Amino acid sequence: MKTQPFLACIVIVLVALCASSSESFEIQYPGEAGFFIGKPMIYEITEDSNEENKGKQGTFTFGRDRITIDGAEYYDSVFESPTGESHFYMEVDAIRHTLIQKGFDLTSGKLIIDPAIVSTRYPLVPGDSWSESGIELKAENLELPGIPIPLSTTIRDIEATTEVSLQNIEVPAGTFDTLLVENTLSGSWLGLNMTLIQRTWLNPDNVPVKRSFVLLNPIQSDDPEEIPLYEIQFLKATPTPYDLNWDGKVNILDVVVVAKHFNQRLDRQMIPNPDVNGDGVVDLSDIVEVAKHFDTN
Ligand SMILES: [Ca+2]
Ligand SMILES: [Ca+2]
Repeated sequence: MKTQPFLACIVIVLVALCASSSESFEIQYPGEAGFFIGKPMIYEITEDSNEENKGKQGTFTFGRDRITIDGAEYYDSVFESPTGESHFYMEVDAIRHTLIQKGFDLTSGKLIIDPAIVSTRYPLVPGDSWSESGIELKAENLELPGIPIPLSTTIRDIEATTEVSLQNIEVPAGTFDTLLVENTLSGSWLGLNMTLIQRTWLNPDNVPVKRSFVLLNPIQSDDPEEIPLYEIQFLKATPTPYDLNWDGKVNILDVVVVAKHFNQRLDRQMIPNPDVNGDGVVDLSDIVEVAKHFDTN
């Protein structure tokens, strides 16, 4: 019978630990380098308006190039799928610690947001929210399910709202604690409700482990169904798990990444993951493992 108070104590401690860890889970502004600019990441395409892409792999690169839109510069971030490229125009505001979004160029058409919206605001904290109003959406040849002709028009008085929440999700790369950042753009066009929702699940390393983009069915006014335009889930950072600095080669620089976490016990999967043998601790055996895979050329 003495075990009961003992068990109760354990439960209380565990609950306290869980509560404190969820409260402390926030993502700090990682600096511009923390957006992994120019480093390709590999995703599985789980939803796509083009059926051909479903179940296939694609590569997302934040800021492959720079692009000027409406007189300002943005990172042209690219998702390459088997059937073509989608572009996301985003800029890191190093002063305000925000990520702003100017628009998208999906294979089904283009949307420019004017002015650009704050898509992510650091530090990211569960429960945070913000909104902007008076936004214009300029659609070019945008094909939307339920609408018979491609849209080329400007939709005014759009409201942009963002909500941040805590979510534990499973993707092909593993299970991750994430902050879900949900950007909703809503307005009306010719009497129809136009609502687009962009969801980004960020892990503590500021890596999007899942992204999706849906349209709420404009024909249904009450409880409209979500029509997925795309959804991608994190598969791996690089073709080989030993290329920890994402430069396409395995060499001493990757050992340096492991060394930075030497003797650390990891309670989660980091991206990139210095615990290459996955035993939960970063030690000499991980260094040996990386060294075994040094490129021979
Ligand atoms: Ca490397
Ligand atoms: Ca290890």
